[in-house]
Amino acid sequence: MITLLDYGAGNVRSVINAIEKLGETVRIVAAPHDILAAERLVFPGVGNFGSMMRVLREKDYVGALTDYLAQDRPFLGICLGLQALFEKSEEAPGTGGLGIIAGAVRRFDTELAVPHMGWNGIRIHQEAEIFHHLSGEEKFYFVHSYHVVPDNPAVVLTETTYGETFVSAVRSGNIVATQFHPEKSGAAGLTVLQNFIRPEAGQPASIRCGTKTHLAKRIVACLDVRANDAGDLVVTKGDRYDVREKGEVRNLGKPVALARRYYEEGADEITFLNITGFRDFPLKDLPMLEVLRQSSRHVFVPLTIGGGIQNYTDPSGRHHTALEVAAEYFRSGADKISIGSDAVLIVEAYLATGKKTGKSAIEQISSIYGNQAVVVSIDPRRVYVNSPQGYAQHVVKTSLPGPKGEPYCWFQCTIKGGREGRPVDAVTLAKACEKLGAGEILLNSIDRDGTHAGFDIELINAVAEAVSIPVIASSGAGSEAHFLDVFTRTGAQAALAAGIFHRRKVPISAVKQYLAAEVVVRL
Ligand code: 1PR
Repeated sequence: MITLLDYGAGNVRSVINAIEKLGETVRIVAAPHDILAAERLVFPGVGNFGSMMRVLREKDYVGALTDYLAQDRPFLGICLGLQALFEKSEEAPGTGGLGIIAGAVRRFDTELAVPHMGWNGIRIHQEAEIFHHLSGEEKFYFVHSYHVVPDNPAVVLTETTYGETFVSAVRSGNIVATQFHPEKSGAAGLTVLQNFIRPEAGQPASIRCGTKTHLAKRIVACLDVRANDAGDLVVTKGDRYDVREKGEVRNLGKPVALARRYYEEGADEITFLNITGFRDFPLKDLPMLEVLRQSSRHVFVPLTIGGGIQNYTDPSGRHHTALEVAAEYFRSGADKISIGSDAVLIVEAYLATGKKTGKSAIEQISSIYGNQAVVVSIDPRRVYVNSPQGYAQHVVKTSLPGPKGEPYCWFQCTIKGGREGRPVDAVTLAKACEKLGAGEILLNSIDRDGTHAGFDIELINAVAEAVSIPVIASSGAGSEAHFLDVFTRTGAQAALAAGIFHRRKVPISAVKQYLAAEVVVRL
């Protein structure tokens, strides 16, 4: 029996699913004495250091947790569950941590995109049971903007490089804690969890300090989901966002089965977009929640869900906030939520006043669940113009002139699945969303969607150069070479595709093998 400390923020469902997949039962802490009664305790922290410590104090868990740790009993901390062990964090000045390990938590000081998000390696400094049966060359999933800085180097278990080299796991007796998420790190992560759950003698992973690790470029499989005319939830695929062929919604498979297939084929992340979510209230759309619940039982890489994340008044007059909608998705197994249409309206209001209200979906969800949990999905379309003069929008010179030979264009944001164009452009939108608290940009292109003509490099460069958060390039992938193109010619950290994977035109493994000679990928 594993005891799990859930303080109610973010996705702990995937930790439970991973432990259950390994054949162990999970008991969730409901009161402080459950902590002291634990045989083995897992603490997966998510969100913000300050709100985590506040909730731990409100629930009266701090004393029991400190006692448990002081007795050196088996403990696995994950992400914020690692940071909680330290004395303080720059994320919440003035808020004390548990102080079990001397040192502090600091924000990344790097030119690179923050959060550090994706698959990176570890360099193991000491032999540890949790790395048995691993080579030490595996990559693990990280998502964080802060990292621990212990005073005593003897507690360092692993280090990882992201601009600077930081401590990515610590160990002190039976207390082990990792900055990476084993429950989201595929087979390697499940091995780490298995080693914690049932420690047994095994081949230790090799100790390799000193050398640098590298963040991999991510390959994301995207499933556009909607009900077809018969009312069945299907994965569909648009051609420039038109998902109908001969009047029928294209049906390319079942969401849960496809997600599982992509996980097994090596996808680094999976994104579900409920493409009619803008017009239906998603909490009524229980099948989408069920898709997440079922997928997260078998898929141990990050899951993102988008579509319909906005404030909503239901037909009975009851108001639901975007935060409530997001919370339901996180509880069902999502690691990140993606906001599309509402982000455009939020930014328009923000640009009109220049003031943050703290009330928008982006601000509210990121303040509770952390910036890394909030993706903004942009659906831009090119608008060609003859000159950059006289436009408030971000205009770029294009090597692909418009229909009348126009040498410039701007990238118009749309809402409602491309049905309505808005005045704001994609670059301005991305910058504003970063200021409001978004942690990642999913950058689609209506012009390229489903065309297999390659990614829109000009669009991706314009946005990636304007923000410091990670950008996922999306739309247009038609071959392995298109992925190489986007990773070598733009600053995108991830590339997303749908059609070529659904139609088995190019398998995910072939994309990664092709990239491996020139780009760091997780093989
Ligand atoms: O506006 O917050 O309700 O969110 C709706 C979400 O659904 C948005 O993220 C929006 O991008 C998406 N969406 C809405 N309508 C469509 C459509 O296709 N008619 N999907 C749609 C479009 C594009 C990608 C696609 C890539 C890669 N999303 O999801 O997977 O273009 O395709 P490819 O590799 O085949 O070229 P809200």
